[in-house]
Amino acid sequence: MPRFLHTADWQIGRQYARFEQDDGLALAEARFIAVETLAALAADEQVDAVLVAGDIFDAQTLSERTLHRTFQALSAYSGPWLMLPGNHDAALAESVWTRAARIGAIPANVHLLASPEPFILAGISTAILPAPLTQRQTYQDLTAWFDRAETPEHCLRLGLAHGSVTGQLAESVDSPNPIAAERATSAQLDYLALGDWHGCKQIDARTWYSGTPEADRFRNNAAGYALLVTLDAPG
Ligand SMILES: [Mn+2]
Repeated sequence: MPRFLHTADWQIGRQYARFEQDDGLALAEARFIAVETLAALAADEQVDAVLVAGDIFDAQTLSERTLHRTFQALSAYSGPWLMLPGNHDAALAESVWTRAARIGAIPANVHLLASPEPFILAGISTAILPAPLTQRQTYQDLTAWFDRAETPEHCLRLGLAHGSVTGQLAESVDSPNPIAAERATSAQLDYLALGDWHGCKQIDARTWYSGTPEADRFRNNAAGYALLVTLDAPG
């Protein structure tokens, strides 16, 4: 049975201007340690892939040192990391991702899903449908194409998206970027892995936000989680 680790919103490189400098450095370091913990968890649990549902990076302009350090933090898990550009790290023509690629920071087992097309993990008969952000904000539902996406027969269908499920979240969301609440059903998804909401939150039987692995400015909303997802079979 395929198993996945679902995480999101690492926001690496975040500035902590409200804190004393030493405290800010400690908080930044804690983000890397959280990613190392996720990699160790993925290895221990022998998952088939890690899904990172956007906002891996907090900004487009991070230092080369921070980019290298982020990808080095993945090293305990050598399986596939499927990463989605979110609003903070959108796949612009020139982005944090193109810079990371240019300096050779991205390991071969990291797959940036920057195009809205199925990504097939043939070994576990799984199709990943990504909804990457190519700009910081959009008012279109980028998951709409999932409904008509063709995937190989007998493959699991997983969606990966970053934004706000319409009508389900508080007003203080991170970005508009709407996602239809019934998408998992209308697109016949076995699981829809979401990012952007900074707490662990279930939307329906097959749709979840993992939330951030680290505590954040949003209060009382279940930060500090990642989700282990096991799927029996398609449908
Ligand atoms: Mn976001």
